[in-house]
Amino acid sequence: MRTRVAIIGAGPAGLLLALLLHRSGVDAVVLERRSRAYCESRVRAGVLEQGTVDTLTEAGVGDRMRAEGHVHHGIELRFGGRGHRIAFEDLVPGRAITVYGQQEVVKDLIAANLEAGVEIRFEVEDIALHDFTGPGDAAPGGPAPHLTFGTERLDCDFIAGCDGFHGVSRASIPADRLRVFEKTYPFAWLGILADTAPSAPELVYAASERGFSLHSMRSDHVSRFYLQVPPDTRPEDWTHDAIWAELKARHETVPGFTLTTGPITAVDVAAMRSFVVEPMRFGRLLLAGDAAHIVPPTGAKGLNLAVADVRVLARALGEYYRTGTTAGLDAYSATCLRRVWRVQHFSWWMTSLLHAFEGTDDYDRRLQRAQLEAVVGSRAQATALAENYVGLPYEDE
Ligand code: RFL
Ligand code: PHB
Repeated sequence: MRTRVAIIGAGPAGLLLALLLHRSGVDAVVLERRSRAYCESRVRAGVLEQGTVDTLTEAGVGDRMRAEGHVHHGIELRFGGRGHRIAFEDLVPGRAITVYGQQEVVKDLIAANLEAGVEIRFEVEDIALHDFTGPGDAAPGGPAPHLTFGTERLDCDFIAGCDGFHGVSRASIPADRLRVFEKTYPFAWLGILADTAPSAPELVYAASERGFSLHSMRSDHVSRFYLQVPPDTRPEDWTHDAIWAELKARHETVPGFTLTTGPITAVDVAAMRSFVVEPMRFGRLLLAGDAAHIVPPTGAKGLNLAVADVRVLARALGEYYRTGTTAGLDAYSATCLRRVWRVQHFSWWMTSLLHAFEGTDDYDRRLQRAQLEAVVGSRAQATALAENYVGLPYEDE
């Protein structure tokens, strides 16, 4: 089997890349370890930046998102017994976020790829990468990369490593050729999906001495919550009653606010980690999305950053096949990393701002409160938060 771009991973990054390449006439094959049903049901992100929405719309997968997603023009920061709205319509006019589940994005992307005739192979085990190291440039004449899986072989010009944090792509690069930057946090998030109407019209980021909690949503009748928990927590450690009690304790801190409870349909635990690998390209292997970088979910940025990488990569590959220039591919890593590090900073900052850090002293707690007060009290600081939250402009805009 032969294709131009072999894409490993059918998450948002791999699927969007395949679709954008198809739209510019570059053929690609997607290889995914899991089943289609598994990929379509994995509950993860929920907040799409304006640029992500625009990119998905341009790729032709905007219809259901526009019909079923909810556009939000603000978020609430809740602390010290008060709620403070960060008003996007005032601070960053014309920019907003859309609340639409990642698994819905994945469903839309899978359907659009298949409809366009893009080959997606699910349940492909034991992929190995070969001969991708090359001379470091994309010029013809280098060794030909290929993938093997089972008894099959896929020859290609480029490999796109879109296989997430635990994938095989990054792990195939010699460790001494990569620089890793990493931070782990002393807590995790317990994620809760409940069949109950949201209790607030917009997302609520609640900081309390009991720990951080987030109230998000998926639709008019499905709510999504997160609780800061110790890092070794397992979902079964929490009864549903205990979850509701803790959510109430962390959210019912402002006058008149009552959290509506209901049946909990899923509970999961997400580790909190910041991670970047440099460079994002090694010969003819290009990493995109979580395969190259991870952010803690506090800023709602992981999926959005994956989309930003893929935009750059699709354009660079499209240019290469149209004109033969390798300029975009040569600049790929540096271009992506500029945004990656800004988003790393924002996600780390939001995490530090809102979580309870065990062992911190009274002085640190007062500093954290001063920072929160400054964000909601200063237009300049609130604008900085809003600009990052709705998404920084792309470099090509
Ligand atoms: P994915 O989604 O992990 O997809 C990678 C795919 O590769 C497959 N794979 C392999 N396939 C073949 N061979 C192998 N050896 C393979 N190894 C892995 C996997 O099965 C999978 O299908 O990475 P991608 O495409 O880079 O997308 C990244 C996003 O999924 C991730 O950044 C976000 O979910 C992060 N995130 C959020 N991002 C946002 O932008 N907004 C949010 O509100 C938000 N909330 C979240 C989040 C992540 C969370 N968790 C669970 C970590 C909330 C949570 C709780
Ligand atoms: C979500 O709805 O899953 C969500 C929203 C905001 C975040 C993280 C996750 O910061």
